[in-house]
Amino acid sequence: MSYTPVPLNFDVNSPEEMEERARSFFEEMNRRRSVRDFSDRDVPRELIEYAIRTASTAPSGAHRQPWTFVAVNNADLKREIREAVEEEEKKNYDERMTDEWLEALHPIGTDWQKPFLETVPWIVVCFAQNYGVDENGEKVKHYYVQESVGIACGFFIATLHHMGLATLTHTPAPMRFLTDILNRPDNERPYILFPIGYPADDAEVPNLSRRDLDDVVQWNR
Ligand code: IYR
Repeated sequence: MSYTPVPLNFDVNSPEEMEERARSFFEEMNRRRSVRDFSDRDVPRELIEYAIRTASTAPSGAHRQPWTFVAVNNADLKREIREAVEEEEKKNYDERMTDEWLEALHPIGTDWQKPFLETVPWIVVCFAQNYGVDENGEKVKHYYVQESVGIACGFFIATLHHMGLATLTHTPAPMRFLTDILNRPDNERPYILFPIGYPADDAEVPNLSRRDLDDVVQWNR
């Protein structure tokens, strides 16, 4: 990486245009929903590539870009992931989760079964790199890994929604098995699993509302 700065490439918009852009972006993002009922309709690989490219524009600690996105469309591999996820989730729902937690999930309507992991054309698993490895096999320090990867995943979700694809922020627990199944190195940990596709024609979502602005903001002290 060069130490010589380059000019910033930045568009300054009129206040009217800024308000219009902000409003339309809010309206678009406010229509996003987590989806669990997917169609098996194919999604071209190029679209997944764009979503990963865009995710990878996220800011990161010391610009270490500490993420790897593993994109899966192989049917056998999707079945293997579904079986491994369901094995853990069954233990979660039957034994590990508290009554309080199960009650909190009741309105979301989830259970241990994850058929969508086989229905979707794509599963993308984002891995966080706790440290890097350079060309000589030496460890490279990474900084603010959780924050950086979280932001990249936010960009990823926003891009999928923007292009008209549905996804779900899925974090099966524990998910270390994904490191083995997907053949990832020791410096990486699974962070979020994203099933990606079109929603099913009859897809339904929980009847949720979002917190009002006044409820989520404080101006000054
Ligand atoms: N991982 C489980 C349980 C679950 C937990 C939370 I917190 C959610 O918001 C949704 C589900 C599952 O995927 O079913």
